[in-house]
Amino acid sequence: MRKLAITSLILILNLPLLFSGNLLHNNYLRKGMSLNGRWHYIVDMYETGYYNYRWQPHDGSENPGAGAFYLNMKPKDKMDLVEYDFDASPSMLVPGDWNSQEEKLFYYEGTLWYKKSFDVDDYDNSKRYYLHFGAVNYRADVYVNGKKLGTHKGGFTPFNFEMTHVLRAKDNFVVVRVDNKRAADEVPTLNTDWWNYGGITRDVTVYALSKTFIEDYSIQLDKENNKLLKGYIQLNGKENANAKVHVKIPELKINKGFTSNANGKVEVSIPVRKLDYWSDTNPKLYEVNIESDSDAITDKIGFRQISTQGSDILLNGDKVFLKGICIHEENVMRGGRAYSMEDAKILLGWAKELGCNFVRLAHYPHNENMVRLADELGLLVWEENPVYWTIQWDNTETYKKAETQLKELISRDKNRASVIIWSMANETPQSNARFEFLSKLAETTRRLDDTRLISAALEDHGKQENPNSMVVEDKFADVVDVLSFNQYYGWYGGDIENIKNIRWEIDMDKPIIISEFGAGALQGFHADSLTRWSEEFQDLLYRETLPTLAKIPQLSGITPWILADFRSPRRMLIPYQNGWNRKGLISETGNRKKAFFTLQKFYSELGESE
Ligand code: GCB
Repeated sequence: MRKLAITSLILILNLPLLFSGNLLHNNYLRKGMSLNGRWHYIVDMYETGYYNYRWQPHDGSENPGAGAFYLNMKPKDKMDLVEYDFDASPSMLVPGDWNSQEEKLFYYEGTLWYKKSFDVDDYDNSKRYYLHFGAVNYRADVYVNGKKLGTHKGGFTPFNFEMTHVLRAKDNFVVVRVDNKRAADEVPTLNTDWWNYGGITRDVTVYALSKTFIEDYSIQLDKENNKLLKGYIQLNGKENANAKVHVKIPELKINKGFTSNANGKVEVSIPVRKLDYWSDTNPKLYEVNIESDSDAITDKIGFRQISTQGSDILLNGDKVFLKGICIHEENVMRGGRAYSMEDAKILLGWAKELGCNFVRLAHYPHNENMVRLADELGLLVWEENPVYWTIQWDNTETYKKAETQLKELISRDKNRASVIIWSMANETPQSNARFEFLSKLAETTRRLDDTRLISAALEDHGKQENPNSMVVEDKFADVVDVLSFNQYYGWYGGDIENIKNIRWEIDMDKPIIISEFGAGALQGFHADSLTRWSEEFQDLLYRETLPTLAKIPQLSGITPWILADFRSPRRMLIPYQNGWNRKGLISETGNRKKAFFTLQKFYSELGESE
């Protein structure tokens, strides 16, 4: 009994250490102090900085000893024994993956420690300080001034920790242990068809906030009433109850006051008379100001409705066809994970050039610049949780990891008009456990956000008695709003010359998106169109597939695989792949392949017939 009480006490005391707390919203437009730039790093293959020689974590001990890297020690004099020194170690850029910055780390999967020293601009001890990470792949243990702030898992979603209690005006140091080892029970799991870039891959920022601040908000057009803005505002701090909050939208002459409830929450409901609705052809964003007594933030929000009716997708009540493309978060020209607005401009610029009004951000949450820019460009967006291939469906811990990442994504992007679809998963093998897992994810998503559509990339297959008849037999198709599936007829099976004869037998009255099709081609390799890896083969596959797909009565969109070649450890054929998945329409040198122009033409002709 006594032991139990002590353990629970330790657990209670440790609580702030274990959880990253609520996510700060709208960091992008808040003024913060950036910690981007060069950070010193130490490669730690044997986890020497984390575990002592009895394999006990240093940060679980009261007397961690000089071996604990998070203490940021170094030999004090010529006799002192400390076996690391961040300041004498090399440095690399944050944000940025380590694989593309240091040749020796190209294939590295393991632990690497980062350290950055910093002073706080205009330090004010009446403020609350937060340390925010756009993403770290995969596990991050974060320490400031030798104290642990917490741990976060999940390589593509933001997290933050309050650090008021450990921060000072000058000579602070933040140490982050980053571990990108893949594991069977994580999300994603051991097997993916993309590069496992490690590191602090997105921005790191310090925010100085008032004692009670605006932590979160959602302001969206009601899904049924297009003359009503609805949502909530959440205040964080001791004085969050009964506080006055204003929502202002100057262009609409809206200035509405609210009072928060006992939990610091405000339910927002604002009738509007006239609105310029956000759409792919009119990406109108309104400046929205949210002001409390002690805090104020500004966002740019578009208002639109997205729904389905039978087999149609409706945007503001009008049928829309999704001319899309799949994208991985990679800047192939630089080599490495994409993270910046410049990277987003390249990727989404290419999508616009293709004639797209839709992008599928595969297979994990991309950086926030992508959706911010999509909002401005009028690109509709599919966002995806990294539940990819063979996850441990029976493992409740794995479920929690998947759900946490999905919640973090929804929390981050719930005010982005461009985002219309939350995808639960990609190409997952069927079983009851998987059905339960995905259905629970879908339920959670609907609870958190009922203004968007739910989908998942499922799979089709040919019927045994007639291989020209393709079907999707998957119980999860009943759960989703939009039936999406990947199909690779002509590449992974089926004869490219027979594509014209295949038909999909799907009698569901739901919109259909073909979430992938494609073929590999090495840009610059020309041969007859029946030679695999040639640009001509890829082009033929597009020429045959596009008109065949167009015959599916419920077809509401396509996102061919994929915008650009991307690095994959699974693609080693020399001389064609050389570590790259070659299904891109653009090569890693930025050159367009033949099929790029075929798809571009298809989209432009679709535009004319609309
Ligand atoms: C798929 C996967 C995608 C792969 C692609 C391929 O079905 O969803 O992640 O990269 O096929 O190229 O095989």
